[in-house]
Order: sequence, then C-alpha cells, then structure tokens
Amino acid sequence: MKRNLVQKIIAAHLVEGEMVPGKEVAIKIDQTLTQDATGTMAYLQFEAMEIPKVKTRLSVSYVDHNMLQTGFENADDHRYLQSVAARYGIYFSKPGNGICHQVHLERFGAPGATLLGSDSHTPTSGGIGSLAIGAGGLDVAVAMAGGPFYMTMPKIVRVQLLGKLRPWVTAKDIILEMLRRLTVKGGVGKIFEYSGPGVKSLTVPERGTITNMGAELGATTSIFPADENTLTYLKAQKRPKGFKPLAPDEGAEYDDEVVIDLNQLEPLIARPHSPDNVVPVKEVEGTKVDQVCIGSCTNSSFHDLSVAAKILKGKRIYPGLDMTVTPGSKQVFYNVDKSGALSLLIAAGARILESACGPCIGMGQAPPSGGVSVRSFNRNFEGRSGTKDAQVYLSSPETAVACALKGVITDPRRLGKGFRTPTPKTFVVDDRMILPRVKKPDGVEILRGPNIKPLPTRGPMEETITGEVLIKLGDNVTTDHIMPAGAKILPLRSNIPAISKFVFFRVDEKFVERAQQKGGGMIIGGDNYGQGSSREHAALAPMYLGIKLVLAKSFARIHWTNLINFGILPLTFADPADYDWQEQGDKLEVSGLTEFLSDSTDVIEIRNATKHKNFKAKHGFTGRQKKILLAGGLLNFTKSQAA
Ligand code: MIC
Ligand code: SF4
Repeated sequence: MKRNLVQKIIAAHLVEGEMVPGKEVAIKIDQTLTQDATGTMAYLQFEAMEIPKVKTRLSVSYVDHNMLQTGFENADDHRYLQSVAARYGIYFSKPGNGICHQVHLERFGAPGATLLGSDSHTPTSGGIGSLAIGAGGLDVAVAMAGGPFYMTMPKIVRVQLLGKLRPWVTAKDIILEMLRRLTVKGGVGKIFEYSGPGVKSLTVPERGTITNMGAELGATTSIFPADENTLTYLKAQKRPKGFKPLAPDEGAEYDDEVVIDLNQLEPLIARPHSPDNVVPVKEVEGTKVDQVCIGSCTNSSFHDLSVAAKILKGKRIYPGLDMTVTPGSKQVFYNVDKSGALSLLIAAGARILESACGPCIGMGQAPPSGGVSVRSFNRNFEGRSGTKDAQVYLSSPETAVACALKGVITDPRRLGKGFRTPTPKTFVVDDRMILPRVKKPDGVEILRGPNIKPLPTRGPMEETITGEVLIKLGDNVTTDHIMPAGAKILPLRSNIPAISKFVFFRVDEKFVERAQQKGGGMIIGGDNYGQGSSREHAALAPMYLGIKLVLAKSFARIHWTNLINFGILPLTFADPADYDWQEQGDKLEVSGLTEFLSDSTDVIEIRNATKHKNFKAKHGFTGRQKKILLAGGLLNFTKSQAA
C-alpha cells in the first residue's frame, strides 16, 4: 500500500486502532518536551504515577516562559523542574538556553520520530520531519510514563508548494497565506503535509516557521519531508547521524489538497486580533507603529536575526519607536555574535532581550496604551501583549524591520533589491546549558517551593449536573481569554487556587465571583471554543471553580481533550440554533449521565429550567474518554486502572 509521510510515521508507531480519519488511534511516543509554565503541573502529575524513570527515548524539560522572576515563585519552579529532571532521567534546558521549540529543533529534533509536547507550538519540529504534537501536560505525563498518546486520526492534507518565493516574500508569508485561506479553525482534525517543488527552496528553520504556526490553523500538526536540506541543517548542528531520509511514497493518497504558488505570494500581515485576519501588507501601509518585536518560537532563528541585521546595517530605527530582538536560543545568540549581526542590531537601536518567550506571552515589553506593535510572532489575541487596547500585527521579520525603519507599516519591497542569506555550514554549538541525564538519580531530592500547591482533583462524574450558565461567549474564544497569561498571572501556574482567581479575567471581571457565589456552573461557547494554547490551566482552574459542563458549537482539539482529562463535560449543540436562545443566568440540568456515558448513543437531552424548554447536545467521545469522564478525569481513571 502506498503511504504518505504521516501514515508512514503513524504506522511505525501504532499501538492501537486503525488509520482511518475520525477513528481513535494510539501511538507510541519517542520524545517529550515540556516548558516551565505547563511543566510543573505535568511533573506533579508524573510524580503521582509513581514511575521510577521516564520510559521515553528522550524527554526534555525546558524553562523559557516564566523568566521575569519578580518574586521567588518562578525561581522555585525552575529549581523544582531541575530536580525532577535529575530524578527521573530527563534532560534539563536551563533558563536562558532558549525557547523550547527553537532549541528542540536545533539539538534534538529527529526525522521520523514522534514528539509530544506540553505546548501548542510543539509542531515546530515538523520542520525537521518529526510527527510533533502539542497536548495538555497530563497527556505528556502519561507519555513519559510509557503510555501511548490517543488521538482521533486526523485527515491528511497535502500542501503542494509550487514555484519559488520572490524577493522579500518569506516562509512566514506562506503560513499567513494558509491562515488567510483556511482561518483559525481550518486545520481542526487535520495534519498538513508539505510537498512539491517549492519545498526544496526552504531551509529547516524556515520550515519550522511554517509548522510552528500551523498551530494557529487549529491543526493537529504539520510536517515536511526530510531531504538534503534537513541533512545540511543536521550537519551544521553537528549531528549528521540524526538524519534519516523521509518522503511519501510516489502516488500516495491524501484526504485533501491545498496548492500554493509561491511565485504569486506577496508580503502579508495579520491585523488585530486574530492570526487569520490576514491582508497584503500594502493594504495597511502607512499605519503608525509604536513597537516592533522580532522573536518568538516562530521567527527567532539565526536566519531571521541575520536578515534583520542585514536590513538594518548602517541604519537607525525610527526614533519614535521601540524595537526588541529576541534570539530564540543561546545558540542563535552565540552565532549572531560571531557573525557580527548582533552588533548591527545594537547599533541600529534594537533592545536585545534574553532568549525566552518574553513579549510573546506578555512577559514584559507590553506596548503603550492603544499602541501598534508589529511582531514576527504567531498570536495577536486581544490583551495577550499585556496592554488591553494594543493593536498587534503579525508579519515576517522582513516586514517588521521595514516598519521599524520607517515608523509606519511598510511593505518590505520598498527597501530595494532583495537578498538571500546563506545558511551557515556549521553553527557554534555549546550544550552546556542542557544538563544531561543523571547517572545515579536515586538519591536526588525533589525541591519544592511554597508556590507549588498540590493538584486539585474532583470526584467521579455525578449522575445529574445542574447549574447556572455563568457566561455565554461567541466564536473562537482562546485559552488566553479563559486563563490569561502575562507577567501578573503566569507566575501562578503551579498554584491552581491562586491562578483560578483570574479565569475570564479580561472578558468579565465578575466571572470568578459569580462562580464562587453559585458554587460553580456551566459555560456556553460558540465555534472553535478553546483555540490557542495547550495550557491545561484553562480546564483545571474552571474545574477548581466548580464548572461541570462546557456547551459549545465546536471545540479546539487540545482544549477539548484537556476538559475531558479534568472531568469537565464538553458537549456540542446538536442543533447550533439552540445556542441562540440560551442566556447567561439560565439554569441547565443534565441527568442520566452514567447511562449516557456508558451507552452507544451520542445524544443527550438538556433541560433549560429557566426557559422550560429542552434541547439536545452531542459528544464525540471514544469509549476510553467516556470512562475517563465517568471517573472524573484522567488521573482518577489511571489510578482506578492501576488498582
Ligand atoms: C502560548 O503560546 O500561548 C504558550 C504560552 O506557549 C502556551 C503554553 C502555555 O500556556 O503555557 C501554548 O502555546 O501551548
Ligand atoms: Fe513561547 Fe510564544 Fe512560542 Fe508560546 S508562542 S512557546 S509563548 S514563544
């Protein structure tokens, strides 16, 4: 049978199920990654499983999100993570070593391997040919314990890249074009497999930009073949042995296809407040810009910073504007220093930040009130930058630097003749900030700080759940709406009681008070509820507040799984029109849950007691997910199975 690339990797890792779109498959996970903001929870959950050592081929714990350290909390978390890594056979990438996805691509990414990461941008490693998937921390903990990863087999979409990019048009514009065409929900239930002659012209970091931001399409993941460019990159990383050629079979079939003619693309930009609000840069030219940021896991490679430096060479950024540059990793930092790019950036007036997520997750560098910020990042959700009324645009580093020079949004093609920066034959490689696996881990003591609070759990699913609709929301609600991050809230990630006070904080300041007064309740959402981050805090904190049911028109994949994993029932309206007449304050009642979650039926009746009217809701749970929900979450389920 002829197979595409994704089918080949899944088949080689299949533990359970059939590779039929829509059916459940379980796959063996070779590698895991965590970052600090989701990692503390993941490791608390892993510890609870009482497994002496991780069972994966490779697990890495990164610290990149919570780096401001305005109090003891983050430093305590870092220390906890370092000690857990030492205790359980996990590599530890120290704070300052870089953004997890950038470092993983450089030092660990492996063609043909499966990677599960507790961060939604884990698919970045698809750029090197890994099947790399983002998930909640608990799913990653299970994978570290040797369990397979369960998912609904996605549809596999071939993205044919034809032709070649014209000057000033970049990999970022390819993924922005995908978002323009398909929107933030266009990738739900899909894996994008890139192919075609245009692939050859893209280096691994450029491919990483595309697979990274495939997360914004809602896709399960995205992947490129492993070819001579992959080998060149691995050689430059001094790990040529990690190479393995990987391509689809000639004549392999796909569930769908997208064709992009690279010659036709032009510089694109995503306007506030969604990554799919994409237009040609020329349409918004002239808009005054207050801030420009180069960095984030999407565009912070050596290539990206070198291009920025080359454009800025001998010039100064516009005086009325602030520009930040974040090298994605220590390695990028070393190499832009060595190449001279760093001094060009400094001389141009850029503020050089530590290798970390930084402004991307609102950890510093919030724009001024009502300010316009053009960023080479991947998300521009309202308020995420730290300034509620900021207008954040997303573009390529090239476009962002053009804006930095002119002080207004500028099509980079105005900067004259374009250029290509050659890929270096070799990078300065220094892995001393990655602590290797400890040889004799038994005596390692795990260090916990006072901000690390035990994980709350709930009991088994009730027979009947009743409660008020505490909030009714529209389409595309992000996890940044549900459980915001930023400098004030992110440091509380290891403390659910404390962080739960900020649920829906930027949407409705009274939400938590209401939830507490009513002893919990229900949430109603529109389409694509829970898009964005993998943070399970967006399920855990509502669970802690007593949320029992989320009823939406449709869900984003990772958040949907997180809700199940923490025992909150995610149901969809059988008839989307029933969404219209539900109101905040309505009392809902769902009964017969044991039967519903044991039966083959997937429709249940819900009573709106306030409106004296019934309506139907559906689920799409697998047999295993029903059991998890009945047990009140994945941890309870795993424990009951072990017993
Ligand atoms: C993000 O980009 O939103 C984050 C912060 O990296 C999240 C993870 C988190 O919330 O900790 C993600 O993308 O999964
Ligand atoms: Fe970090 Fe931003 Fe990437 Fe998330 S999207 S991992 S916050 S750099």
